[in-house]
Amino acid sequence: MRIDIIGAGSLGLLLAGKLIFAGSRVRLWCRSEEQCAALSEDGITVSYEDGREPILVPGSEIEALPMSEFSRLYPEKPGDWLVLTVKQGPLHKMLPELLAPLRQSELNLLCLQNGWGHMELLRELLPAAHLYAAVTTEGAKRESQVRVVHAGTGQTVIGLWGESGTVQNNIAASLAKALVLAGFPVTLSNQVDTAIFRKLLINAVINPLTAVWRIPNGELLSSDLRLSMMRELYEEAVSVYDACGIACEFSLWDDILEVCRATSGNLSSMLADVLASRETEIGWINGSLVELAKQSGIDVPAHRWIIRMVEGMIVKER
Ligand code: KPL
Repeated sequence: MRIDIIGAGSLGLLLAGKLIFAGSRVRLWCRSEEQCAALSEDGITVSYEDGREPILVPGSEIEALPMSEFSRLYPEKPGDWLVLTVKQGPLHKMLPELLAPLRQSELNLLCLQNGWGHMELLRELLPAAHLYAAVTTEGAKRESQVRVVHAGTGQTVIGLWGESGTVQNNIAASLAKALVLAGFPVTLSNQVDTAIFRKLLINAVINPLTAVWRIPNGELLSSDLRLSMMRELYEEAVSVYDACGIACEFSLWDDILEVCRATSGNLSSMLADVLASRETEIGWINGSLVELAKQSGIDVPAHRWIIRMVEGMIVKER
């Protein structure tokens, strides 16, 4: 089985490094030629925060290619799985052109984005593809173009998008097997939507507040004021889910507190984006809740406000 990973950010590097180390055949598509050259020269290093020996994948074992060549090279030699690890912003900007030659292809695509909105776009771009959505809580921190820290093992839930009851097929099982072998616990689910909405709510509460206050996740629990603002975002989001008929039988408030504890030293992905002056995913996380709220005729003032706060943190040239 060959796996193509589009995006060599923190999650892409982590997956590529550990999958190759465990014996999978992987091609890694990077945004810059400079990163491709660095990967071929230095390989990938995956380190851990708990004192475990780092994993070193030599450059000679890495096939790193520039994304600018994807539309030309991939259709000539397609793989078994395409794994998308780029964030929502670049995904919406780059993928329509990148994936255009694959419009009729029945490829297997696994999407690992936070937030909501990308699966609909991908369905439009790739009507014949087998689309799988995944939700992961694996912690990954990129230290350089070739180095990533595996900051805590999480859980990955994978399910077919928009088709129910058929996820236990051989092709999904073989990808899951490769991921498990590489050290990523995976569950195949026929209810991936539930996992996506759960993660969306967790991200909509934790990410923007940590970005605005510039604090690690665990610090959210350190004062009543912080907790009360989390609670406001949480309650608005639950009212949106109720209004849209999104089943939410899980105790999400406790889950949010538990994620803050379990990842207490981590910087959320949104804070990492703000610190690196990168576009954040606020539009696809809190923005999609505002969108869903509008469709149901309810207002979510705390989410509207936090979106403006986060957007104002990155100054774009006019
Ligand atoms: O998914 C995350 C993120 O940072 O995007 C959490 C769960 C908040 C962990 O940091």
